[in-house]
Amino acid sequence: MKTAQNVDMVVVGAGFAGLRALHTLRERGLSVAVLEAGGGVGGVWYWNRYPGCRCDVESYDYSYAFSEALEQEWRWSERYAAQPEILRYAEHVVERFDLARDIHLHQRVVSASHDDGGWTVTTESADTWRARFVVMAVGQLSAPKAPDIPGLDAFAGEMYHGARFPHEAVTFAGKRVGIIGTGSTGMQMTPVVAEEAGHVAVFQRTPNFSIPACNAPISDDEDAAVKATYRERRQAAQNSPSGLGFMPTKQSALDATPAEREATFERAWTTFGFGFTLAYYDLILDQAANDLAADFIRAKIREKVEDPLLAEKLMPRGFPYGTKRPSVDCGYFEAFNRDNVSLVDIREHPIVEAVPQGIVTADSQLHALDVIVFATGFDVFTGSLLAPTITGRDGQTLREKWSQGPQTYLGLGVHGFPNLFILAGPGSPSLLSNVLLSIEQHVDWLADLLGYMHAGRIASVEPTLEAEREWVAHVKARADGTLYPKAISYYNGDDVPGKPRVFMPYVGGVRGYRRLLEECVAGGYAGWAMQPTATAKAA
Ligand code: N01
Repeated sequence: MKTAQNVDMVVVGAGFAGLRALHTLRERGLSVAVLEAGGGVGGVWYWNRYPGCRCDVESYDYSYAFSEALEQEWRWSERYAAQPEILRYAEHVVERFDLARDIHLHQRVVSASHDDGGWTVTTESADTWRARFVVMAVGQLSAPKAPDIPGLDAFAGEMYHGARFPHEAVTFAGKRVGIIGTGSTGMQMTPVVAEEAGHVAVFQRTPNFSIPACNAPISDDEDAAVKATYRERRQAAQNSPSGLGFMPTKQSALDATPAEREATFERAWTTFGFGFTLAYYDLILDQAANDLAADFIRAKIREKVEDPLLAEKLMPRGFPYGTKRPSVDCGYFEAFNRDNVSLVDIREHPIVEAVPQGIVTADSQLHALDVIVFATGFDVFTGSLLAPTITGRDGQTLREKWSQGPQTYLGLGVHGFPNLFILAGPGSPSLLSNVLLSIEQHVDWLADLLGYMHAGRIASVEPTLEAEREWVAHVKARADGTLYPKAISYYNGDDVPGKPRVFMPYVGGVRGYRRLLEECVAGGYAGWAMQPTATAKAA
């Protein structure tokens, strides 16, 4: 058996959350080991290398705010950076802040067990770490899923998953490519693959809403203008509901005249991207208001797609706009005007099986393919948190504890799992926000908590059961006041059969959530039970 390495804290994951945690908590004097399953840093930006992969939060906002020098010196090339550029940024941060010495690559964590002395964390290669604290920085979109299509093993062509794309270039030239899935990944990939492929067949089960990215290169003048007022931009982001800097229009969409509404939607369409939901404050609260936005977007799809029947098939219906994660695309609908792109409606004719030549659908059609790309998403929010066996006090596992859905206090801690913290996971704004901002909010809060524990000679901390129950009820009550529960979506746990149907992120917005974190601190870390150290007990 290998000797355990001792540190104050193990951070699981070297994505944006893990890197920020390492930098900040190491600066506060802790010894930290970051354990990363991949062969490099960057998390989702390391794994998701599919053609067209880019961020749908603007580059200036999807970047760390903790270092003014970093934000002034890093030069983003596009309004929405593509995956290679974001990965370079993560690697730059590692180098600039000398993080690599505490990052252990190819170390997939398989278990974390608590005992009276702290945590034992074990990896696939049987390396172990002993630590007082464990921070789960595993991301929300890190456990990919591929459909269980009968006969896939017999398929004679190439197969890829968007979230596990090869590091070497994949060539589609002249090939018949089938893309399965029309979430953000499928929508981003389709127009780019279509540029090169012989033919692209898009297998669509549920049409989704998408807002155009209106991506563009950033000029030197624009860059200088943003950097001159970057602090104000950060503050606006922190004080906005989704961390994107937009405030919703205070007026109801229902109170605006048709002309006013058209103008507001049009402005949001070309400038807000993912923030289109905030064009009016009630789009996610009121079905009638939402219908107006959904009609506007469907009319846009009708304008973009030349074939009216095809446009109909591409139009999302039956769920409110925004309640199933909308995409931000660069020419997805327009791609269907190309001769080499076709739609396979697998809601109408589901996939039956794969055969050596391609995919057969229920109408007995063989869709001949050289390449299948799965853009079928992830076991979102809980997949990556429950992949390792995490065992808390009294031998209870996190999987057992969460059998009816995630139970957390503030999304940050779990009763029965002392000194274990989750960054930007379920029960916090997470994927409903600019997740980078939410990550930094969590790390800063955690750093202050650890300072408080040090000053107060506190050995361990965990949420009280009562605080956790109240928080879980609050997260549900807030979601129930919106249209979110109406959609079949990963927000509700509908992404994996058998997963409990629970709305997982916190809809209260990053600003509202921050106030709750501040109240918790002002109340002496209300809701957290603290155990003194042995010396503090003896004193
Ligand atoms: O995954 P998804 P994604 N047979 O779950 C379909 C972020 N992201 O990888 O809707 C056939 O959204 C499924 O159909 P249905 C972003 O947060 C960000 O695209 O379940 N089809 C759906 O169409 C995003 O929301 C960026 O009926 C199957 C698709 O696959 C999240 O990642 C870029 C199927 C899955 O869509 C996930 O996006 C990319 C099956 N068995 C992603 N199973 C940025 O720009 C699933 N589908 C930052």
